[in-house]
Amino acid sequence: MRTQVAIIGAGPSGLLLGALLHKAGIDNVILERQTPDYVLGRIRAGILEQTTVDMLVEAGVGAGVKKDGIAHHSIELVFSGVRHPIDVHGLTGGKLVTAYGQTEVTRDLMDARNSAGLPTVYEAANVSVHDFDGDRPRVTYQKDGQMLEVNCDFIAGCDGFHGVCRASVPAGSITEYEKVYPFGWLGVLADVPPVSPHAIVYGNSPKGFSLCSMRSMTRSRYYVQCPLDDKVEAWSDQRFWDELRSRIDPELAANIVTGPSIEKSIAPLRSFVAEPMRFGSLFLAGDASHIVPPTGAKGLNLAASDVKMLSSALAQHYVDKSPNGIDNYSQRALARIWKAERFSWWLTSLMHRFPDSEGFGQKMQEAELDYLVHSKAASMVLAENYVGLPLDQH
Ligand code: RFL
Ligand code: PHB
Repeated sequence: MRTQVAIIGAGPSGLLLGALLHKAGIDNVILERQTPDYVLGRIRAGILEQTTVDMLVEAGVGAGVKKDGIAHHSIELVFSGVRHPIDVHGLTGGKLVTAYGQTEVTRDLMDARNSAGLPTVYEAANVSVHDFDGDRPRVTYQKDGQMLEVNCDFIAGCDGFHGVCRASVPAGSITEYEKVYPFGWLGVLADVPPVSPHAIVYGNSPKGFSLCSMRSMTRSRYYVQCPLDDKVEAWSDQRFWDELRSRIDPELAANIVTGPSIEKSIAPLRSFVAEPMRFGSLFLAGDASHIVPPTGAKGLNLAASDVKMLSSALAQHYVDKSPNGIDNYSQRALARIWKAERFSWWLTSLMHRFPDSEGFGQKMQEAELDYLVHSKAASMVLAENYVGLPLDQH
């Protein structure tokens, strides 16, 4: 098989890149290790920045988010048992975020790709990338026991944190920065009305972090901070609801509608960046090149801004015959990524209980939270990062 861009991974990065390239008239093939149902079954992000919504519209897949996405004009911080609204909309001159799940984003992209008849190979085993140090890169894979090959001009590594693309780069050409946090998030999805349908609620309590979010007016997503070695089996639904109620303010706790969980999982928290994001004709995008802790909801949004930059870089190459886009891709993407890394790290540090955060560390958190909700300048810093920084900040 021959194509212009071989995309590895059919998560949000790979599918959105495929859609944007198709719009620009650039051929692409996606190779995905899993089945479509497996990809859709992973319950992950839920909050989209305006720039991400705009990209879905630009890629021709905005109908779902426009119809079912729920606008949030504010967030709330809960600490010392009291709720503090942050008017994100007012503080940013009218920007907002939209609640619309990663599963829905992925399904919309998959459906559009199927309708357009664009090639996606699911259950592609042993995907392997070759010769990306020259201008005739290749990808090999196995399907139904057969060894197959894709010849291409470029390879886009959209294959997530554990993918094959970053792992194929010679160790001396890549630098990795990492911070692992000493706790995880236990997440529950349940078909119950959200306790706070108009604002995402982030809680800091003596028992640890909590988060009240949603997927729709009838589906809620809640999280509590948990020890890294905790097991999902140790958390009955009742234990989860009791724990969540004990970490938020009494009024909110009294209003939580509980019900059976339809998904329950524990995710570790990590900050990670690999630099650079281009190696000859191989590019990395999304979780393949960086991870943020989910506090602040930046993971999926960063994946979207990476592929927006990569698709315009490739369009410059094919349409304008200019190398500038692909030469600048890594530097341009990393400038935005590091700022989102900083924001996610800061909000994580502010909202969680750390094993060693007694005494001085605890007092610093309390002072910062108090400052944040009473200073307009500090609230603005939170708000402008929460809605998402511009693609380029000069
Ligand atoms: P994905 O979604 O991981 O997709 C990568 C795809 O590549 C495939 N793949 C391969 N295909 C072929 N050959 C190989 N060798 C392959 N290796 C992997 C995989 O099967 C997969 O389909 O990366 P992408 O597209 O860059 O998208 C990034 C987002 O998924 C991610 O940033 C967010 O979901 C992060 N994240 C969250 N972000 C938020 O903003 N809010 C959240 O609440 C939130 N929760 C989460 C999360 C990430 C989690 N992970 C990674 C464990 C919760 C979890 C549990
Ligand atoms: C979610 O809805 O899953 C969600 C919302 C906000 C976050 C992280 C996750 O910061």
